[in-house]
Amino acid sequence: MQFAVLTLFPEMFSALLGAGVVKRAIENRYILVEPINIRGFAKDRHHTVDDRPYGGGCGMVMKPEPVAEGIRYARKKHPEAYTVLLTPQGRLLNQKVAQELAGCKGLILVCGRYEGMDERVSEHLVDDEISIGDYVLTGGELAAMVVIDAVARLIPGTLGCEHSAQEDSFSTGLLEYPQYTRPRSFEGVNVPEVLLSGDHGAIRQWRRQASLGRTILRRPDLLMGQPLTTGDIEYMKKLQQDIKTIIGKHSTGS
Ligand code: 6GU
Repeated sequence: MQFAVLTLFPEMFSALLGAGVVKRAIENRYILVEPINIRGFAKDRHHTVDDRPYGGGCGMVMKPEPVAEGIRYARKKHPEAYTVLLTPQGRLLNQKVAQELAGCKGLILVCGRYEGMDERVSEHLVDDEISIGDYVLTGGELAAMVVIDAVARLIPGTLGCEHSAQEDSFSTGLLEYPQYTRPRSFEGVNVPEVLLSGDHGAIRQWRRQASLGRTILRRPDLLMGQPLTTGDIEYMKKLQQDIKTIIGKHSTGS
């Protein structure tokens, strides 16, 4: 997968490209990330990339021409790529969107800065607009890095262990179960006995139930429209019964 990133701050991307899974994925040619400076497409002597907003107001707006030129340049190099503008006005990134993007034949990521981007860019020059959450960043660069990271790890080969991406949180639709490593006892807290038992069936069941319990408590919204097994339902009924018993004891006892 090739990522072309149009940005006014290409140097920001060295943090993502210089370490960890993404660095290794680039070294092993699973992905290629090319930050492209939008300023390089500004035609005037001062390489102007922003201007005052029509209608007044504070802040600056990114001029459409350099961005448009940059997108054309990237499209010529990657004719089949999907062009995405990173903006708080975009649709929210989640694992499903990341999977969708991982299926593209290349991505051109356009990062906005200043108070915003001229609307004609979002309207006519990009295929999609994506936001990484309901908060405001000073620019699209961190969001683009989040997209690259989330998509890169879905490209076969990047994670080393092929199963990791399928089994992790949000691919099973549930939060991840707790993980432990040595020592068996740490600051007085022991690793759950079942994980030391070697009983793979029991371990699988414990993990599934831990995932379910966590998801119910922390992110019940994730369970809506989620395929649940009869075993899952039975476990949840048992939890429900336990909760009822506890509530019952409290209301009769006090
Ligand atoms: Cl994509 N850009 C900016 N500036 N802020 C954001 C965002 C994007 N996603 C969440 N907040």
